[in-house]
Amino acid sequence: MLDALDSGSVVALAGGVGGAKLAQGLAGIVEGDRLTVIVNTADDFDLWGLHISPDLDTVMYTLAGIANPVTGWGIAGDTHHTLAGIATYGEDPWFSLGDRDFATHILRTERLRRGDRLTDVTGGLAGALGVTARLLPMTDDPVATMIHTDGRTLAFQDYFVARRQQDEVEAVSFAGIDDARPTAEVLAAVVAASVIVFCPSNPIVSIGPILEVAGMREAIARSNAAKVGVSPIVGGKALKGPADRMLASLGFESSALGIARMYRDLLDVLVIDETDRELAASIEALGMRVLVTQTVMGPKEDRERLAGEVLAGVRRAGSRK
Ligand code: FO1
Repeated sequence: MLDALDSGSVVALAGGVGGAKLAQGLAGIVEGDRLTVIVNTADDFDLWGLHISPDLDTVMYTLAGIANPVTGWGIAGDTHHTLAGIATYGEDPWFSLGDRDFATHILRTERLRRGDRLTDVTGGLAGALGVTARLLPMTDDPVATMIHTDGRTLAFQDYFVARRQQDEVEAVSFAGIDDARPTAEVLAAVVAASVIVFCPSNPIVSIGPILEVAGMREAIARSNAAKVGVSPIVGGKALKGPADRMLASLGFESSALGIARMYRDLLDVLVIDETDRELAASIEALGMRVLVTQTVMGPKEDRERLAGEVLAGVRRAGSRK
């Protein structure tokens, strides 16, 4: 455990599968009461009367050690009888929900309807699955990522799952973001953090919404924590998902240098892959330190190895403050 090396607390900002992997690595080396994972909820949506929080669930299942190892989302070995039943009634089963996964959505929806906050509902579900790290939604308020493409606007999961990310993204907006507030738990975690880790998640639709919640970017910038990011782009490509094409179509460079430019006002250290070693000098010229290592994560031990290197690297570099 990190305790032997550092007694401070760690906050990780995460979206879906890539973020969940590093969060699991951190959870393996930081004691549960010292690790908070703040998760994007702008992918959340309602389907068949249920409230689905894909990124929260991906992180929760991964930390609980039950995530589907092939997809990275959903539960390992889950069956799909309920989805098949839904299809029998003529509904399009476009979003693949497993039977055990349905249980999560049913209880989340039930608890939200009786007035519980998403923060408390998430804590209850994660605790029941044995997750010891603190899992926090970025806000309890509704926020929805909208993808603007070719003269029309798509809800995020319509773009991502139903249309398989085939559309060129011309703009991204977050409906509800102006009225969304960070929770007291999120703000307290940021203030108390000695390290803030920007997980290798899509900077536009995963980390982007977290930073857009009123006051979050400022709270992170003001925090005395050392801030370290892991580039989700390796060799110009996203490891998973459409981040590379999205960056390019929105006018950003799809490279570790592009990621550094997007986070330049926030990060002290950027961790990049060995493949991108030649970008290190240009990134350091932006005013942050660079740690070069193997960032493509395999199984749990590998995630812990990267998490350990990230925390050791940021401790060496320290905060700019
Ligand atoms: N992603 C897919 O590409 N296809 C699916 O059918 C799908 C179902 C799904 C169910 C539950 C869940 O928690 C996540 C699921 N995802 C699926 C992943 C999800 O759409 C994306 O990972 C995120 O929204 C982007 O981070």
